[in-house]
Amino acid sequence: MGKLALAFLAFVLVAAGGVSLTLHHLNHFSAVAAADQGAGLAACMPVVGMPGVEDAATDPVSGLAWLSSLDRRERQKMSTVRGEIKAFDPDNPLDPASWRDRTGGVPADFAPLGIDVYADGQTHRLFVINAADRSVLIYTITRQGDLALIDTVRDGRLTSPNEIVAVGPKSFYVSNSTASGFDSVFSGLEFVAGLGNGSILFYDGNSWSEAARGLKFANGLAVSPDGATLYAAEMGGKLVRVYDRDPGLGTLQPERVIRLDSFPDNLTWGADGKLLVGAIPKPLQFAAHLRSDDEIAPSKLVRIDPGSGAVETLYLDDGSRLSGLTVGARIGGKFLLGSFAENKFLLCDSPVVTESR
Ligand SMILES: [Ca+2]
Repeated sequence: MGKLALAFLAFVLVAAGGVSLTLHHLNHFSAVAAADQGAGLAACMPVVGMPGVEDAATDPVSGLAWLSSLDRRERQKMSTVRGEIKAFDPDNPLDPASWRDRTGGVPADFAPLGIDVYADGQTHRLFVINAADRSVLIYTITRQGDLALIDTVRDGRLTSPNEIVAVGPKSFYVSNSTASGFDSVFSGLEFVAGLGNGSILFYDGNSWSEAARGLKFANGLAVSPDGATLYAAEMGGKLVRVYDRDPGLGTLQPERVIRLDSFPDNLTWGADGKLLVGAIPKPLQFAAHLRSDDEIAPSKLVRIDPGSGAVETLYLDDGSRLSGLTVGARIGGKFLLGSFAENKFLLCDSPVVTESR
């Protein structure tokens, strides 16, 4: 969401009818436990100086974590601010190699959002959403661990690309959060009103198709290891949609939904075959946090068992440790917690269950 949209979101809340219902939907009246009430939080180490790690992807070949990093507040003020992609080694966080931009400065106008690794034994690639020009970048990962851009893919329907999941050397799904685009005043309205005009687009290596539509702010994506199921975070609906996937055609059929009590962002796979879901408990506080780093916003990481649909909370923070968490990723034996606008991420030994339902 752009600044304008976030400001408009607050305006809409006041102006719209059914304000109390909307505020209830946005969890405005629910409390979030203070950070020091979660015993597991002590096991987290902040890694400071890497801004806006909105997404992270574990590399199954190198064991490193790919990080999508951008000073997102500065970028809103100055469009020349450029993002970076890092390959972070959790065992050597101070190694300069963990802090180097791997893109070689390509492309120059770069605002990375969702990322995903593809590796099949022959090809080793990183797929990146570039919000700067609403494109999908495909990089080859070199033997030295750097990124060489080999393709840039666009489509007119990509008005607000958010998260990507690769399913082949050149094929992928991308979530388009809202048809009117992040910077439109209407995106805030759409989020609050719960209008469903987000979609999931599929690119088969040659052409685009719309695999799913009608999502309320489409966000995180994940495909099961057997390729037969796709999971999509429908942020505005506070749920994860489960689709049966045809691995040959790429088509999706709605199968069921898994409801959450907060607003899901990125999805990753844990080591245990469960989905890790970065979630925003309070979007109005999140919006305030995006405008100013003086404001904190709660963070949550939940784990979904895809078989039973059971949901458990792994990490809950009022925002004093990490505000606006968007992703939790398993990396080696650790968990990496990234956020949209903090100048740090957290590296945790093992989140401890603080509540479950
Ligand atoms: Ca996202």
